[in-house]
Amino acid sequence: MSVNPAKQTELESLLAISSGLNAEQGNERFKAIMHQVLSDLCQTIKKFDISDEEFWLAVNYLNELGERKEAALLAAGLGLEHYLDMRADEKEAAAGLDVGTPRTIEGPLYVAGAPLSKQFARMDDGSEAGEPMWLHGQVTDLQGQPVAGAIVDIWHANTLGGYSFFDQSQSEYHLRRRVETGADGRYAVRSIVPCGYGCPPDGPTQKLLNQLGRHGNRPAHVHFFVSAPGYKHLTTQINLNGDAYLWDDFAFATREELIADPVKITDDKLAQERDIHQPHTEVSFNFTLVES
Ligand code: MBD
Ligand code: FE
Repeated sequence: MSVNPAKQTELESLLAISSGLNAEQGNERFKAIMHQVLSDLCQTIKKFDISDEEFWLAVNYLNELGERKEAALLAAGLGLEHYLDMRADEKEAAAGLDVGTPRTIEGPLYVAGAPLSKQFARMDDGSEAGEPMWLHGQVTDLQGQPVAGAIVDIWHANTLGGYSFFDQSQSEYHLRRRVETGADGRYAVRSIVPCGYGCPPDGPTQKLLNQLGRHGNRPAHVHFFVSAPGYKHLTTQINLNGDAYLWDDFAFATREELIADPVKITDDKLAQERDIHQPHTEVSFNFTLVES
C-alpha cells in the first residue's frame, strides 16, 4: 500500500496503519485490540516521557521473561489471572447462575497426564521426609448428591515449595495425581504437607516485584481440577490455614471458602487404617459441582 509519508507524522495515522486498520487482510478483532493496546502504550510513553533507555530496558525485559518462561508467572503476580476469575464470577452473578465451590487461578505449573487411579492415590514417592498428609473429601452436586466418576486432578509443591517437572530434583509426576471418585463421590490421597511457593529470586518476575516493593510468595496450597460429564469444569485451590502468607498471596488466589484447616492426627488406629503408622496431618475438602 502506498501512503503519504507526511501522514505518518501524526499519531492517529501511524496507529491506524501500524495496527492494520486500513489493510484489507488480517483479523478485525485482533486489529482493534492491537490498536487499543498501541494507543495506550503511546499514551504511557508520552505521559511519563519514557526515555530510549527505559524503552529498550522494557523490550529486553520481555526477552528475559520469555527466555526464563516466566510470562505466566508474571501474569499471576500482576493479578491479571485473578482478574479473569473476577470477571467470570461477575458474569455468573449477573446471569443469576448457581455457584458451587468457588474457582480460583490455575497458575503456571499444571502438567497434564498425571497417573490416574480409582478412589485413592499415593502422591509422594517417599523420597522426602515431609509430614504425611491425608487429603480427602467428597464431590457432590448442588443438591448434595454424590458425583460418581468425577476426576479430581491434584497437584502441589513439595516441602521446599517446588513442583515436579519445573524442579528437576523431583521424579516425574511427583505430587501430581488424578483420582476418580467412587459411587459415594469420595476421593482420598496420601501425600506430604506442601510448603508455600516463592518466585525464583534471580528471575524477571521477582525483579519486577522488587521494583514494586512486593514479595513473590504464596501460602501453602493444593491445586485441583474437578471434572465430570454433565458438569462445569472446576479449577480451584485450597490454602492451608495458619500459613503466614494466607491473606498475602502474591497471586491473589485466596478465598474465604477455599481455606482448609490442617488437623493433627495422633490416633494410632486411624494411622494404621490409613497405612501411615505415624502422626500425620489430615485435610478434608469437599467440592460442589454445577451442572453444565
Ligand atoms: C504457584 O505454585 C502458583 O500456584 C501460582 C499461581 C504462581 C506461582 C506458583
Ligand atoms: Fe501452586
